[in-house]
Amino acid sequence: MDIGLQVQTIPSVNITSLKEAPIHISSKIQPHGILLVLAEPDLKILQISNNTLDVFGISPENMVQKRLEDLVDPYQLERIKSGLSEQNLDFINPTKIWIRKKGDDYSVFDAIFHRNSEGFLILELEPAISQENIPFLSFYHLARASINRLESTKNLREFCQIIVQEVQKVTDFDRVMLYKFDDDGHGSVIAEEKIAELEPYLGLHYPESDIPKPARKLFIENSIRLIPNANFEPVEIFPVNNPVTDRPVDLTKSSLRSAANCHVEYLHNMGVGASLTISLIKDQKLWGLIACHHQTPKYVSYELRKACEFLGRVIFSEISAREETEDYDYRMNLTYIQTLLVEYMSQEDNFIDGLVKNQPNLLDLTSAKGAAVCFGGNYTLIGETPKEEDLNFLVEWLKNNVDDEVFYTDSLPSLYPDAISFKNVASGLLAIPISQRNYVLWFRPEVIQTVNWGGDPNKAFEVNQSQGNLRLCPRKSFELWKETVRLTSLPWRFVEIKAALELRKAIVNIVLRQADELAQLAQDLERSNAELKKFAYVASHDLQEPLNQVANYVQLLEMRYEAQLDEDAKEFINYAVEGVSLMQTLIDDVLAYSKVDTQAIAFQATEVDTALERALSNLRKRISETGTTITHDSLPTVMADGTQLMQLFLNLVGNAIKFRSNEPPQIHIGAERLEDEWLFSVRDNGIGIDPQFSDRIFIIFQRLHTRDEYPGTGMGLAICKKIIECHRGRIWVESQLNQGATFYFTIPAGGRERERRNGRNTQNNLFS
Ligand code: BLA
Repeated sequence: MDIGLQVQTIPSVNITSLKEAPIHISSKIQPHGILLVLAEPDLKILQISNNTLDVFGISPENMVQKRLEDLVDPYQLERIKSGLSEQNLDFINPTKIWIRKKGDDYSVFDAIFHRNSEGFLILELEPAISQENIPFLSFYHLARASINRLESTKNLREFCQIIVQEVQKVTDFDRVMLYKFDDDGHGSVIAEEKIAELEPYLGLHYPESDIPKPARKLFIENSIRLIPNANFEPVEIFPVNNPVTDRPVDLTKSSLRSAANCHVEYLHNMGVGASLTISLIKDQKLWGLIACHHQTPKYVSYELRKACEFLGRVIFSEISAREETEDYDYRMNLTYIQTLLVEYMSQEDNFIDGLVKNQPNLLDLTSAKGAAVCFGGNYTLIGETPKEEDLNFLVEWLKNNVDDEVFYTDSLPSLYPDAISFKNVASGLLAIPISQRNYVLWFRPEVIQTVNWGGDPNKAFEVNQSQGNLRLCPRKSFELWKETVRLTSLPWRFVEIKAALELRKAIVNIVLRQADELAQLAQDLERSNAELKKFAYVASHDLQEPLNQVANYVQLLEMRYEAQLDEDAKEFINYAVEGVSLMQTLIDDVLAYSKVDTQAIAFQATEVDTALERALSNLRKRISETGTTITHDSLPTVMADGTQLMQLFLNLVGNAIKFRSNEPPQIHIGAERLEDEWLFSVRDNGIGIDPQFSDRIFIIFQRLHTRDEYPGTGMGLAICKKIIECHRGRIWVESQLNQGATFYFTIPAGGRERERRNGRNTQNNLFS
């Protein structure tokens, strides 16, 4: 939620630096105690608060550079020194100290020691209300009683209510609240116990700027904060700068540290006379606060504060546990759905089917109303989603703006304004990138909500300028202010985000496995290609030799024993020689077929005209014998392999002559430019082909006629088809029996690379 502020009057101000001014380094304290900055080991007083004259009757100037032993008697000093030898000073806090005022009068203080980040020993003296230390066991009883009540509560709300009741009972503050932070820093009162006269704050939200970042950060280190009198006059520390570091000391862990002006004003505006605040920390993060208000000043002893802190901690660990159990059932259900989805995915050829085809599906994993799987440029949609066109832009935006393994928002339009147009389906987005442009997306519709604020959050504070100083002033009115929140969806819960992340892992694994399988297929294909080549090589060399041997010996037989052979024997020998010769042609054709290699050809700009001329000159003899006339259109230059193109014409024109009718063959070679390819045709006036066979003729070793009718191996058109496929074109025939035939083939105008990009070969690399 974006809560603005009124800064129009002074636009150039750097609000952040005002909002986030450091508060832990201070030269002032609250006046109800005395603060000493000591150097160890001799406990020399480096600095002291400027209120010693009132309390001890000695001025601070007369105390700095003296030692602690000048203030306390040797017996006490011994006790203190032995306590200071401990690493953890909590054991000696608080220590009762008697300090002699002027004359014989003594004052009793609660002495609280800590070492600050700079290594100084800070001693804070607070007035002791009782002269006795409260034994630890009383903490325990306090906590025990509360916990007994808590154990019987049913839900988190009731539980929180008991916490505030117990703290109220122990401290007797007019109002005790449980304040919970949201992810964006704003917070709300989720439980409250108060005296009847006060207006309730329960359910109200407060903007992030009410408790700025430095204040929240401080609460992580120092979990308890008392302002016993909001009308206090701060006391300076003397000297202001530490003589060793030459700057004010770090008071992060001090309890007397003065409060920021802005906050003091805030307390006044709220009508608060005293406040006690206890931090609640979960997983090293500030989860919330127990905030206590009193209308009049109220002092709380160190021990009681510690007891409250202890109570807060013990009870809060129970809250955390409860929060987790409340999530437990839902979490278990999501885990179950996730297991099913992984199983469905592994059963399908395409994992996406596993995510959308069954019950439960993707939607159930995150309680979304719509989902999209964007994979390899395609979208699979389920439920209510934006249109594909909108998704294209959204995915582009995600790609440019999101690096993480998961992205989620309950207000997509505030980050990506174009989303306003589809707010009804996708005001909330949860997205997991699978790989670069591949995503799974879940959507939630807009849900219009009313939020009750403690005062108008758009006027949370003002920037004031007085005597050249800029300062922030908190709002005066905390009256109920209702906000209607639009363009947001129900928030994604942590368990849902976690489930999405788990699914991501599963999908990445499956996609990787499929990529592996593809690589395996490619490898197998390569191997079988290599085997075919090896076979062709063996066929051409090793088979030809014995074949020649057969032919030679049969012919030798005929020559040597001609006289003894009758006509039948001579005919048989002829058949044998013919068979050998046919086998030789077959071997040559298989070799030619296997050489049309799909991989290793470097295409060049090739004049089709030249390729055709070379083919025709090979056919010269048959052309003249058959009285064939050949005409052609003007032919282009294409990206191709010249030899293969020649071989193509050789086969097609050769066939046109071979399958001629009684007429002398007339063959025309046509060329026509289509949008991004050339369409070639070879038209004849031959015997034609029955259309039912027009596919079969391109299959290897398929023949429509007996070898006696028309000689040949039946490999010619299979070779043509392979050549054209290698050029990323298509080949087909159009014909009617006895009406001539036209063979068509295409060659991409931009060569085979361009055609591949245009999408004929759309198998994208999954991880590119
Ligand atoms: C501190 N503001 C706080 C604290 C609370 C709130 C609980 C911590 C208490 C403490 O340090 O004593 C706010 N108190 C609330 C809220 C409720 C409540 C929301 O009871 C609701 C019921 N505060 C402003 C503005 C500034 C600001 C405009 O509103 C200016 C920057 C500052 N708040 C501010 C600072 C502190 C603070 C600096 C830390 C005070 C300190 O420790 O010095």
